Amino acid sequence: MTQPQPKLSNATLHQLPETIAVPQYDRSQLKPGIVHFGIGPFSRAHVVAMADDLANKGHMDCGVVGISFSSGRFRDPLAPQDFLYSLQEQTPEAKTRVIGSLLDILVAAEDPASVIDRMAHPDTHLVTLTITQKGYHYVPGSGLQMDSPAIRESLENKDEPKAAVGFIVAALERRMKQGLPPFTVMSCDNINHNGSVLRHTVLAYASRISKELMHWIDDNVAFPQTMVDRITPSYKPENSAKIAGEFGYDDAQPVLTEQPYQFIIEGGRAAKLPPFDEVGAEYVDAVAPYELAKIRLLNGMHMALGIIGRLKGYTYADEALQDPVIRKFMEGYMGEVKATLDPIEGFDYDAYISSLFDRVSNPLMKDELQRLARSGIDKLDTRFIGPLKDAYARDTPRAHVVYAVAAWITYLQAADAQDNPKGRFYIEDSNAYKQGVVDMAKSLNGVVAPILAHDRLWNSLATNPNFERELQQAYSDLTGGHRDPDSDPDADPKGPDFALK
Ligand code: CS2
Repeated sequence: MTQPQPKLSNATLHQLPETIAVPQYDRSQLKPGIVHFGIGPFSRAHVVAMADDLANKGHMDCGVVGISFSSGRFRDPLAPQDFLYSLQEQTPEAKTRVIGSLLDILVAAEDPASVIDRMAHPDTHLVTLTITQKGYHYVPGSGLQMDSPAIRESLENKDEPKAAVGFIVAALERRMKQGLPPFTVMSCDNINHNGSVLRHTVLAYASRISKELMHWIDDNVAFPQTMVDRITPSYKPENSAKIAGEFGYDDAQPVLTEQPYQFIIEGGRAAKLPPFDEVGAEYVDAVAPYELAKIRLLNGMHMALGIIGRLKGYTYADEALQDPVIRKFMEGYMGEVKATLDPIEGFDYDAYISSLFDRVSNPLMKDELQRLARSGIDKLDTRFIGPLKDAYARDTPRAHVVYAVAAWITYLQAADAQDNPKGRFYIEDSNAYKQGVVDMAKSLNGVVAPILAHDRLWNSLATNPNFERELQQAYSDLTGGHRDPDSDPDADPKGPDFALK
């Protein structure tokens, strides 16, 4: 009979193979100084790993308490293993370490008071976020969406907030009243000017509570800007099987990530952050040009590839990029996007683009196109609309980017009628459903004008007649061979036929 494999935990750490690096510090002495919202694999591949590096260097105030908003899907598997998890780089060497800096995970919807208590605790000095665009309830040009249900309900009952901003402000208010110093708040999300957006939303929200609080935050709280880059696929059971097969132990939540890693921070020193620059982060004077290049080139490429790859029936990013038609399309796309960006001294765009093709083609990553295309409605502005606005302003070629927007509309049309994870063509875009955009896309009768009339999607591009004409053309080209999977029960469940000309 085969022995059951040991389960990863404090008690079994010493049994792991020697090739696996384990925490070199006494976890029982690690103080929780960082609260992180959105404790999925992405954050566990960077900010939590950096906290582990800091603890290994003796900074014992960098333990992390993770927050999930609605469910225990990360806490429940991690709690029995004392919140330890493996982090493995997807290279042939498969460098693997166990991260010890995550101390606990709280689920905000279950116990919002504990989350605020943790944030208001004197030990907490930093709050970090990876909550994705939609978590900010922010629309470029119009700011914090006061009519968004999560914001409204948070303001109505500020001890039980629904949005991250509500927790941040509630905890800061308590600290102000108790005479405690504030914590620093650091967004690690792929949003242009993420620190400024976060600051704006926090101040706008606080102004609804009291002017005194708003001014206190304005005067005392630092919101550094960041650019964080590490492609990290979602968890799948194969990750656990891989660790078990290679190393003989059971980890219910290993994080498989790529080797390249970048964490750039503006305002790091002024914010009195833990010394992240000693563990791989770069402190720079201006993060914005890097952030824009990364969001438009890497994240834009991801979104276009996610949509087009799925429409063509592929599952993984590397697989889709092997399709010569898609590869050629993506090369054209990247060339157009590059022309929308200003030169950055010492930065070689062509080398960067070529490294992105290599990274996204890594066959070990098994990065799902579904992940890359998800929440498209929230990403549309930064990934496609921003570059297009600049392409029109500069009058540079843009056919591929327009095509990607047309493909996004086609993607919504191919989606199941309901936002259902078990659906035949699940697109994971709750806001697109809530805002009626899926239905709207499905009801287009060959003409894009009705969707262009949507007031929040296009950030003034909709009134550009060239855009309307070019989008209509791309959409007509694309939908020539369109097959609606809802109307044909025998249709390929992977999606409709899709021809890229
Ligand atoms: C992806 C990112 O889902 C997405 O928007 O493009 O999660 C991407 O993998 C990371 O930003 C890589 O740094």
